[in-house]
Amino acid sequence: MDTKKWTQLWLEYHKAYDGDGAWSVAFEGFSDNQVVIANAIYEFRRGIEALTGEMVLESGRDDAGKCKVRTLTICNNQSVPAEGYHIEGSEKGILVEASEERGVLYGVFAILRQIACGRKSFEVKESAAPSNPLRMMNHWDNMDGSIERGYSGESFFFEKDQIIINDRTRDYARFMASVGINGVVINNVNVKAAASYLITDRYFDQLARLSEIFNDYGIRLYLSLNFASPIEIGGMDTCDPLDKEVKAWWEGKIKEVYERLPLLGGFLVKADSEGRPGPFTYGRTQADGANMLGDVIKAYGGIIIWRCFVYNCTQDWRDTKTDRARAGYDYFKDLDGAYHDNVILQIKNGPMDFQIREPVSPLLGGLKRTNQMLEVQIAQEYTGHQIDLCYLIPLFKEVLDFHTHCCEGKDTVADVVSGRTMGNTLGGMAAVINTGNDINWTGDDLAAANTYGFGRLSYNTDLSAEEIAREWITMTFKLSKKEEDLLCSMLLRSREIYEKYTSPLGIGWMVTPNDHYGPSVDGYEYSRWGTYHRADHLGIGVDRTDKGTGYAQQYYPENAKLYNDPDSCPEELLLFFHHVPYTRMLKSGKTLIQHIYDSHFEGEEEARGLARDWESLKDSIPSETFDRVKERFDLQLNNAREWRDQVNSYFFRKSGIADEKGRTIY
Ligand code: GCV
Repeated sequence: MDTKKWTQLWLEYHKAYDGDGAWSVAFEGFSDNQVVIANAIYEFRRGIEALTGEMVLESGRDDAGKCKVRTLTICNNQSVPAEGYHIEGSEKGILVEASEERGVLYGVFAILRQIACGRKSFEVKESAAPSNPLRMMNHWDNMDGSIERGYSGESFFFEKDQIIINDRTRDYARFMASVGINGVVINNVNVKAAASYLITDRYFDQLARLSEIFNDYGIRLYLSLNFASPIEIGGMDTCDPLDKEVKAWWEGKIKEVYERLPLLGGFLVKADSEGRPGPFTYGRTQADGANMLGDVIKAYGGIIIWRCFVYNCTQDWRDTKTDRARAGYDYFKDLDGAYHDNVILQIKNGPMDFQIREPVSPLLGGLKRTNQMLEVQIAQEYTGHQIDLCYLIPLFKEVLDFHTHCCEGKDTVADVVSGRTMGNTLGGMAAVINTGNDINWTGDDLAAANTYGFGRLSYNTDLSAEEIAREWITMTFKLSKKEEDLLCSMLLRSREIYEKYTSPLGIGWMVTPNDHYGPSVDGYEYSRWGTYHRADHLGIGVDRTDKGTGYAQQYYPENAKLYNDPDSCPEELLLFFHHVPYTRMLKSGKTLIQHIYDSHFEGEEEARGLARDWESLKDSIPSETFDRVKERFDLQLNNAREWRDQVNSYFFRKSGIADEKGRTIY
């Protein structure tokens, strides 16, 4: 395989130390006839040879005597939790214990990670079990090869309405397994055109092959489903979920699908959202739609993941009562408990749409008797298009650590989606992925920290953003400790910097319509999307208190109270919840308007700092990678400058209040 065609991301495996022996592999209760185990050994061989120079001996070959032979012992231990592992190194070798195949695979990747990060083989040690049952990547790939909100080239799954399967497919599965991903939705939630036919004979053979490649790395294949399939591919005139003939059509269809794709995990559904069809068209509820599909797929062990991104996208900006932020809770909360066991509601982290700063969706934990899954976005739609550096793991940590107050203890979002709160077994985390067929997979090489990070965090929500960043850096690059520290600090600073030069204090948007890169302060202000900042000559912000849209009251009392009062509202969310005058004094002792000016000047300056820091790593980063990233920093600087100037000028002109420091504002 010509690996030059694409990078190996964090599985590049630079030399960690010079080994002094070789390896053999022994089994207790597992065997290499099991394909996931065989892949685990393939990974061990590939990794250990690159990391230490130590070969893995073919089985039956006895080279003992020529050199020291250590043994990788793969042992079935039923007391290890599902998908978990126990690894322990000694002078004799390394023991991997797991109760099923995926645990072995994850254990082997953990061994390689620990060695890559500085341990010797005899020092390897960890017991782990996944925090979340489901750890999924959602691709928004279209079958013509384009990717909705893709910033890394075209799809590597689809081209010209065909499914692509090649060496890259396997590498993709390897990368995902190495960070603990166990489910992948390959097609866009907006299911149109050829994608509607993924559940027909046209694509079954290729999908079956793909599902096997995934399965061999412990990953389930999922598909996004067109709710209107009975009409679009079934020739019916309705897709009413309570219509008997519609249900019968689905029964036949799902039976056919599972006969051909027995490894399919289930379906992801975007219904009644942004023009997509759904149960509302027939006066039915979201639960009616999700449960009908759930009931049909149940016999095959499949699940339905139903998205909660349902809102009115034909709003009038003059209407100050309708609030898009309220929509998810308003549509789904009353149906809590009505969803069947194999249905999961997938909820975006915030109530709007993946902005750089939003409160946590009140639906997470607001639901108390429903399987829930957290959806985040590592495709940088609103966070810099994988041009601007934006390491998102700190944002995801904030969401996971958020106390919903849904119960005493066990009330964080991490508790809710992992199943700890309700004691349920279906739930987890999904990310809209940031990959494409670019040579480096993620456009910006540094954006791979988010791909790696999401996987690691979804497997272990206790890891810190810094720990994850350090692992990714060490596995990807070969840097001195000082350089690693610098790159780590760049990643950790990046989200706040991006936030500083874009929209202030949680208000969001202000982006160029449609493409969502670059500033346009009023770009979404007078449009139909429900995305308003409500700036006038006196102040800015949306009143979402009990005197405004009432959104703050969707939280449990502790949070509702906190957000409702501008004095207790966390300042970074002030404008999300309150309309306040430019002259309002902030905790920093600055007025709001001065904060807007200062943060934009600082953000632009700090972005320049990031670019300078990258420049200082020039001699230690492979030149192709260095240049690719440098180009992106050049673009980021233009972007930051434009944001700074447009935002500052807009508010200067609106408010008529000058910058105290007399800097250039247009
Ligand atoms: C896939 C936002 C994006 C859309 C996306 C949608 C969704 O509106 O801009 O591209 O559609 O979210 O999450 O369904």
